[in-house]
Amino acid sequence: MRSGSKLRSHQRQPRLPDGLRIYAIGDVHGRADLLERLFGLIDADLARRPTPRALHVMLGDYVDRGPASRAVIDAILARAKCRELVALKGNHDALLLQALDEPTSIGDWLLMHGVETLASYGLTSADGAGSKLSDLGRAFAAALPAEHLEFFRGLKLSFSCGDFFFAHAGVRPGIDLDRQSEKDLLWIRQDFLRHDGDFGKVIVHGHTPVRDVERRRNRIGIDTAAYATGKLTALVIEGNDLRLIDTATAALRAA
Ligand SMILES: [Mn+2]
Repeated sequence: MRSGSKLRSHQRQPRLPDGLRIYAIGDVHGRADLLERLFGLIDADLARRPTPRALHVMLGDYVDRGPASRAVIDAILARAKCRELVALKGNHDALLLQALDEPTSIGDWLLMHGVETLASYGLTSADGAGSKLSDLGRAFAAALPAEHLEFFRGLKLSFSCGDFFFAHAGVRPGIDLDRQSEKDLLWIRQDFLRHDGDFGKVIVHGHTPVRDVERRRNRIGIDTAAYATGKLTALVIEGNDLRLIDTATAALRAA
């Protein structure tokens, strides 16, 4: 009896509640062009396969590296007006918030490619030149539209639905999913990636770039390094079915 139920639970595939489809979207990093293209592919998917309820779950790291961080936030805000959307916080988004709260800390962010984000908001390092980095931080706070500030402040650390748990970087093994620290959810790497055991749910994450989506029994990594490769990926989950939509494969098909 006991082994029978164990067998059943072992064979049971992770799934979402019926009637819900999730589009989980990996690290955008300033590539508004790819995000708009992916939204278009998702719209086409929704037209082809209607569903009672579709939810976008964005895995964070909207800013830095790529050239158009400001336009990425505009695109997400516009999307949230017509589609149900949950936006999670990435470590780069957290550094941006830290620079706003503590202008002297902006140096940490600049080392992580924050300069591209500042440029997208119309600032250059000349805005802090001849004075202190903290002046650049204050100039950024002044340049950031109120609705963008509200967006960054409203980012969530994780999202859980059915047998799936979504977070930017991953989770720390051995700690309940509802007791994870912000630091681990946004920054963790090898302690999470190397763990073979069960986390309680399948963790859908970005943060660590992979050439192709990394699908393991206990986690799915979907950061396909869009800013460098041109491949921005959405993982589509419906029931126990998993599909992928990405900007590079779609471009190949169109060529
Ligand atoms: Mn990251």
